[in-house]
Formats: sequence, C-alpha cells, structure tokens
Amino acid sequence: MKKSKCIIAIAAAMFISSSAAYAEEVVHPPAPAGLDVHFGFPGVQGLNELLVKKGIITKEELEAQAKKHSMNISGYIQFQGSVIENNDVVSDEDGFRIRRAKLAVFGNAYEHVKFKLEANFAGTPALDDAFIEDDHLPYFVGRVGQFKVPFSLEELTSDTEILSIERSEVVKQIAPERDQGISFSGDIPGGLLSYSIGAFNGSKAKAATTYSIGSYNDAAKNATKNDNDQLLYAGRLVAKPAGWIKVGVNGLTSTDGSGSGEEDRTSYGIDLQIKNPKRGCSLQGEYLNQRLEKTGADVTSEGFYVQAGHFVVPKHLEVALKYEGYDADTAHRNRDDIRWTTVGLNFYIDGHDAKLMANYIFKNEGDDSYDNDTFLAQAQLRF
Ligand SMILES: [Ca+2]
Ligand SMILES: [Ca+2]
Ligand SMILES: [Ca+2]
Repeated sequence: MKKSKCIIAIAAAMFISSSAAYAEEVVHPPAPAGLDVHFGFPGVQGLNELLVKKGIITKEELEAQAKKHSMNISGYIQFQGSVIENNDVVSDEDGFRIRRAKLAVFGNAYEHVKFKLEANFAGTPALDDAFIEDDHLPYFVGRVGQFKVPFSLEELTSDTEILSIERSEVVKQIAPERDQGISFSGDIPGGLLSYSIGAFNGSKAKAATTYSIGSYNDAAKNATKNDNDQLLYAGRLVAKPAGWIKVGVNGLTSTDGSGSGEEDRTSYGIDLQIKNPKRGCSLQGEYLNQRLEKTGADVTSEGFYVQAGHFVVPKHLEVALKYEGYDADTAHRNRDDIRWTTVGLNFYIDGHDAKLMANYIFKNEGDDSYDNDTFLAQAQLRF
C-alpha cells in the first residue's frame, strides 16, 4: 500500500472511528454507558465500510483506533402539534412547536475516557449534557459534569424512547433531571444489579405554574454556581432478576436555599419494567414521593403512572395506554390532584429513529375541575 494512501486511511479512521466497530451489523455506534444518543453519522459509517471493503485498512485497525479516539455526531428533532379542549389556562394554546432540537457530540477522547456534549436548540438554546466519563473500572465508572441525576426510570429513559409523547406529570415535577456534579455507576458482577450514586449542586424548585408546589425538574441545570453550601445526594439501584424484568429503587436528599428560605427535601421512588420483545408487549410503572420540610409548613407530594404498550402490527404500530396521578400537596384536595389517562398510537417507520406519535389525554382533577383534555401529535427524526 502506498504511504500516502495509508496516512489518509488512518486519518479518516481517527476522525470517524467507532462506527467501524459495528460496520458489519448495520447499526449505529454505541454511545457511552447511559447516554440517550444511539447512533453516529451514517455518511462516516459508509466511508468506513468502503475503506475496509477496498482493503485500504482492516476492520481490526479501525476497531483499535475507535477505542482510542472517536467522535460521533447525532441529534434529533421532535415537532409537536397540540389541541387543548378549552383555553382556561393562559399557557395552553393550540398550535405547533419544536419540542426538542438537539445536537450531540460524543465519543472517546482516550481509550477509557469518554465525553458527551449536547445542546438543545429549541426555544432558548441551552446546554444539556456536558460530561467526562472514565470507565477504566466497568463496575465503578466515574462521571463529572452536567447530566441527569440518577433518579426515576422514566426520567432516565431518553425522551426519544418513552412510550407517551410527554413524560408523566409526577416525573416532570419531582425528578431533578439534569444537574452538575459527580457520579459513580456500574454493574455488580453477574449483571444482576446495577447502581448509580452521585452528589450534585441541587436547587430549590422553579416557580410553580400549574401547581401549588414548584417543579424540581431541571431546576439546577446550567446554574453558574450552587445555590448554597449544601449538595444533593442521589442513588439508584436496579435489579434484573431476568432479561425481561427490571426493578428499580431510587432516593435523594438535599437542603435547598438558605436562611429563612431553607428547605429540606427527601424523595424516593420505586419502579418496575417488564418487556416481551417477541410478543411486542411492555408494562411499566413507577411511584415517586417527595417530602419538603420548610419554615411554616411541611409538604408531601406524590404520584405514579402505569403504562402498557402492545404492537398490533409487529415493529410498526403500537397501541399505548397510560394512567397517572399526581398530588402536589397531599394535605389539600384541589385542582392539583390530577388523574390523567392517555390513549396513544405510535407508528414506527424506522424504530425510534423515525416515528409518528399521537396521544389523547383525558385530564381529570380532584376538585375545581376544568376543561383541559389534550390531543398531542409528534413527529420525530433521529439522525
Ligand atoms: Ca444546593
Ligand atoms: Ca392535593
Ligand atoms: Ca380536566
């Protein structure tokens, strides 16, 4: 082989890398553990395959390179349309919106050092994930940066792969979503158990909109500093007694705010997931509870969801059903006590990479009810 050809091939391999490891199966390169991106740049994969096919480089050479250096680009666009029964709430307007428009760069900087940088351009562009991960020890993977706090199954499931168009209300209110900090995670040998523990800045809830208690979801994301001298500690444990069943428990504790506004927050949750890919059935449920101790009053919030999916046309058409509840303050029965039922249809053109979803959500309130049933439709493309 000519020297110049060889240099070009190696340079190309270094740039593209990890897709090569999977050139044989026509799937996309794997993201680092726990990432919600699933594939790289197809054009690059095509080039890799061509280089190997032409005998310029071997598959082994590409694989070795991929482990040391790789950079993949991926992203997705979610476009929504909504119709709400009645506009009794000011923010609920019918129409279109870009729900998410994300671009992510991820890969290996060194053999055991991974990275991910992700931004969401929908609305006000903002940083989502930005982290560095070291997986020298597969049972003790360290991660620093901004990423999702290990709490809540539905929260940790990529929004490109959840059964309903939107996550459950209880998850949107109680789960911290992204925060800045440090975590350790891994599989306990045997694969029966996996864990994740972490310490993060933590922050008080964002101001309440619909509910009497504000939302903790993303409350600490992109903060330039901690809100006080206290950290949020979280942990999650998942047991997989069989391939088709997963049971998870998670908890967190944080002291948010300072002075007279200081609040002690304690949350926990349990979840169950059962999947039968052969029959195209899935069943999932989760319960979350949050206790807030503050001057004047203590508040308990809780909620749950149960959902089932069934493919009526294998691989392409799935019927989805979800029943959920959320109570922002268990001491009072009011509009905050919700019971929602979602009926959905998911049409998968190419798995989660290209799909259309439609949800009708029947929204009931415990007291002071109002007309707010919602029809949502979403088109999604991952690339
Ligand atoms: Ca804090
Ligand atoms: Ca209540
Ligand atoms: Ca209603």
